[in-house]
Amino acid sequence: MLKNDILSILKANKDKHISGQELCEMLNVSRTAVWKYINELKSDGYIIESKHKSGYLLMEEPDIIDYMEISPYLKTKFIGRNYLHFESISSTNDYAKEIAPSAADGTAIVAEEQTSGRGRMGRYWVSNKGQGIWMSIILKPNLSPNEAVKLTQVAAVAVIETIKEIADIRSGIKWPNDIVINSKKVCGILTEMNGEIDRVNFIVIGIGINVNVQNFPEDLCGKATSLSIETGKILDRKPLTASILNNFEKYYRVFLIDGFSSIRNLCKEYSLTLNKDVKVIINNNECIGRAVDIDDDGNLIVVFKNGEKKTIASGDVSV
Ligand code: BT5
Repeated sequence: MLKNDILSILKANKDKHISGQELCEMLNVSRTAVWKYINELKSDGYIIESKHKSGYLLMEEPDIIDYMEISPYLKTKFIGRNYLHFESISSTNDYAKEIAPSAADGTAIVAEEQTSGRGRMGRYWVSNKGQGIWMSIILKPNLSPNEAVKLTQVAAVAVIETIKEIADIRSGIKWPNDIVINSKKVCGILTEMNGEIDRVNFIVIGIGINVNVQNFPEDLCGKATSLSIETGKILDRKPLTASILNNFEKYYRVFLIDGFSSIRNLCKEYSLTLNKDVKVIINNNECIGRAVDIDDDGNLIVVFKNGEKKTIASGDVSV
């Protein structure tokens, strides 16, 4: 895409002006085309100085996580290579499910803001404009439906590794889908599947990470945090977004090729739930037991006070 090419040249030449003529020659296009794409970039939020005789200089880039901005950091083969970016959307998971039947495996849908971000079981997900990464990944693996739940754990490991790599902080997994720092939730994962009894049609992995959120609604105070609150810095969402996709592809491939065992080991290592007393809701009753293991299917194994051992496949577990 020409607009992309012009942007790449401007990014690579931040110390000097590039003339319209030079751009025309490098890209083999007309002056009018260059002028048109420079104007489009300006309306996308790029501040570009245009100086008579010397040319164009990129002064400032917008804080957006579209493909042009994240692709320099993206190392994947297929995850996020088809990348749809929205200024505002109701929910990236809802949109992903809508387009999934005809979308490519690995398609990522990313929004600056969600107006109806969702958690599990109809719960809400606060997704303020430009302050987080609100993303869904469409997958079309050759798996049986009962294996889909393991992908929540694959995503959790990818997020933990990303937080370590980019923000240099340790986070942990509150089974099955919360990523937590200092006992507060920084990220939630929502895995949804469409399939038949023995076959997955598609899976959507929704990942919401609070990056530069500074204030949460009252009901989340003390329960939610952001990478910015934890590090005391404003983080660049661009390498962070790409790193999630990079790490997700890395661990997804490990899972598809070698099976779940090494992901399971990492989940156990990062788990904040194991070897703790947990409250589990079973048939509307609250039961207290001890989380003793994560099994080969990604389920939590809980031993209750009466010695009974139960396999918890999903639902709410609080430490
Ligand atoms: C989750 O559900 O944690 C899954 C969240 C998934 C969000 C992503 S964003 C991209 C994609 N598109 C969507 O529409 N969703 C996915 P659950 O375990 O049910 O937790 C929901 C609960 O977390 C809420 O009831 C609140 O208590 C709390 N919560 C809501 N927003 C939060 C936030 N931004 N940070 C931390 N906690 C939050």
